[in-house]
Amino acid sequence: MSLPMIHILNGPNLNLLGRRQPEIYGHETLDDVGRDCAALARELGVETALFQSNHEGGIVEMIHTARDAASAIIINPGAYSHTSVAILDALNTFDGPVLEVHISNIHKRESFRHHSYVSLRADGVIAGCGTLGYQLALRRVVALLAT
Ligand code: CA2
Repeated sequence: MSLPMIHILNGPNLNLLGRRQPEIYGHETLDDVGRDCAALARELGVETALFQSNHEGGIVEMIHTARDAASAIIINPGAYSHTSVAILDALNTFDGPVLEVHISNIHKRESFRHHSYVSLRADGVIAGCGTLGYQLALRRVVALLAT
């Protein structure tokens, strides 16, 4: 029998993770995040697949794909968290658990980062835990899928 699939979606500039601004975003690359989550997923009895787009429409389409292909979504929408009603609308068409991750503590940063449209749909939000936040989110969605 196939294992529950969890899609980990990432927004603009997160392809540069680990290569710029390590004082804010740390040293891990997005490939490292994907590998760490895949290893934890094996322990938890689920599967993960990681995606990234620098385009708002690309993220909307990744969410549409997840509607048929994933049991849960973990999403770091990057700067679109603070601006995108389109991403919120797309997430509202998804039936399973949604966890929002921010690597940095958005509440300790500029005021324009304090509001997230995605949080209006997210079942949980993790911010300021570095890239470990993705693994924390994975543990939480697995717990939500078991309820
Ligand atoms: O803290 C987060 O994860 C953010 O979602 C990251 C976004 C930012 O706009 C949000 O307010 C908070 C920015 C992603 C930029 O990613 C980079 C990674 C490495 C180097 C440069 C940018």
